[in-house]
Amino acid sequence: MSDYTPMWSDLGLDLKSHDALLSVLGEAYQDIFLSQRDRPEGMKYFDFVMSEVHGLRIKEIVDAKAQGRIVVGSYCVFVPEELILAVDGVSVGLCAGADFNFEAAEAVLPRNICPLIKSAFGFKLGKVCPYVEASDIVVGENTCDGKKKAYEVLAPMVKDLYVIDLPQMKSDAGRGLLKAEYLRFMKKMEDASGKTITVDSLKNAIETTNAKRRATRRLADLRKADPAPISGLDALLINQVFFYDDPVRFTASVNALCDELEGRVKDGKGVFPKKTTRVLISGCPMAVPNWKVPMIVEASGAVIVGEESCVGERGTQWLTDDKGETVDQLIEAVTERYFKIDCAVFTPNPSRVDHVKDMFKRYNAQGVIHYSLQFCHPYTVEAGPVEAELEKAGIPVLRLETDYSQEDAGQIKTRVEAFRERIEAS
Ligand code: BJ8
Repeated sequence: MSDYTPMWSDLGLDLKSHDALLSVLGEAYQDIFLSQRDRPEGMKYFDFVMSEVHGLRIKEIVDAKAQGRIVVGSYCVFVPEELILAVDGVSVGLCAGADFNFEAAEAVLPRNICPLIKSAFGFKLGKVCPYVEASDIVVGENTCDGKKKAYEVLAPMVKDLYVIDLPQMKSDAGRGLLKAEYLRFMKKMEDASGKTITVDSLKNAIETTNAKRRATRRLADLRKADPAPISGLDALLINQVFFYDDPVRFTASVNALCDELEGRVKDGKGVFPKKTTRVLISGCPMAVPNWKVPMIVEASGAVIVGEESCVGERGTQWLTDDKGETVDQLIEAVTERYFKIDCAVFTPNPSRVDHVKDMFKRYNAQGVIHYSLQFCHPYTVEAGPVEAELEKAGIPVLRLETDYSQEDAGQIKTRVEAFRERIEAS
């Protein structure tokens, strides 16, 4: 195995804390992922990616920077990857899913802010995330109030913070704002990279991004089968790697895995026995290494068959139309595509519950676990109406609100088991 210490040092990481973090992650990965039974062979690629997530992938990014490419880090699926790739930039996700260094985060943020935001600050202040340290530009966005205000605190800590102003309503004015903001972001990408976005470069970027989304949709489709050919944990991991990996290699690896899974479905093979209780997760995104709830659900004997989440279908389900003949037409198509994302920061947000119902049917699910992070107002507030509407439609719902600690793991386990029994009894 290569020694990446000089590279981590050059990036300014705190080597001691970073080593400690990698060691905890390595153990968790072993316990949660590598201990699963009958995993598809194709997961070996993703195991490798995870084993090198701070190593080889960071080396590739550092090499790309040396070749003059810009690295753009982001925290939200509203940041259009197409415009980053169109200037040959590298796009990386920065959301964090571990309760690391929360004490330092709480020194600059309120204690009662969502763990996703706190974690991003814990990683930044603890100097343990090579992705944020390697980013030439960090892109924030006006989504929830927590993130919006936290970016003001983050600004002096990073090289270049750029904030996209997102609409909060799905109106014509909202769509107009989104397009104007994407045009402003395009200019930012051009200025930072010294490259001009052309019809060809944008079409190529759209094709690369669409191919990645198509591959994850293909994977999602295969999860309709009973028995499930892949665990929810492994599928979540792939959706998490979606934000870090080289897009072309990622697409090829997901498609290779899907070829294998098609064989499994044909042969009636799965990772859980046929007729295992099938649940859908809906709610806040689960960033690496936030695996707590899926681990509990699948250890309880149910299988997760889909995620209505930004690390899941909300982030990947729509494609961008590439038929435009001018840059403006293509930006219009990019706007059209992202404007469909039904994040709970929009008001009202009726299409989200429609998507949950649609996914429930498509994946032959039997129940929905609504997952909110503590202090996430958009999703915790929306949880009530979503639950009421799903229950009205005869869909059993379990509403969970949790954080990144393990303190409530026992309580969640009890509630998930009771939910599974409720589904099985009906
Ligand atoms: S499009 S879900 S990625 S904003 S969990 S920080 S909402 S308080 S992450 Fe998100 Fe974009 Fe929406 Fe998706 Fe705030 Fe809630 Fe925390 Fe959140």
